[in-house]
Amino acid sequence: GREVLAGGAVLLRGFALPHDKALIAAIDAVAAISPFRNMQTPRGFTMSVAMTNCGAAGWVSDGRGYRYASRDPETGSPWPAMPEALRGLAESAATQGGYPDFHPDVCLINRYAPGAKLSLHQDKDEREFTHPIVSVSLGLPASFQFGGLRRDDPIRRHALRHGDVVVWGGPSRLFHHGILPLKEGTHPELGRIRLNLTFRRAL
Ligand code: MD5
Ligand code: FE
Repeated sequence: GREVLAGGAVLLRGFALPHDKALIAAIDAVAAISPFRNMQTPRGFTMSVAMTNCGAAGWVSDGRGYRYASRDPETGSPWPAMPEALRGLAESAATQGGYPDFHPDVCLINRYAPGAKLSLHQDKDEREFTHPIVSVSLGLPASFQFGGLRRDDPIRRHALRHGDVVVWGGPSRLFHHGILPLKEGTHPELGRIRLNLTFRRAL
């Protein structure tokens, strides 16, 4: 199914399902080099979502702010390369979503356990907002909050389930969004976990 959520935002239900085991294996390989960690917000809170990255740079948060860094601050080494299985899926989803020229250079991997959440925010740490973001959901379902350009625009909720892919481009690229606290549950492949991959052109 191809569902338009807003201008430029296309939900590809189950698009990643045929590749779920390969994606999970690729994520495990990344996390074996750069482990998941709970980063600090600039204001000194610990994020409930655990994160790692692959690609030419990784999204990091600490007392100095949010940014893309070419090295993993925990290991001191470059982030692991983006596995071809991940890049290929992101590019085919982007093409399906109407962005045939998308070539991601970074992938942030978010890991949610029950109770973990991502407060309403905009993605603004990339150099250009002309490129879309491709997001892949695996494991436990989540309730996704989707607002507008202004923080006080009305917010709708969408369920994102195992294998769902969303392509966020055009006007929706800068819309406010978040993830409500993950509900308890068990997924056959991932157990009590939700994983989300976000592919971006950041540099
Ligand atoms: C997640 N991650 O489920 C979400 C999926 C993040 C993040 O929000 O920043 O790591 S990405 C959802 C997204 C990206 C870009 C634009 C919009 C949503 N949007 O217009 O709603 O862990
Ligand atoms: Fe975001």
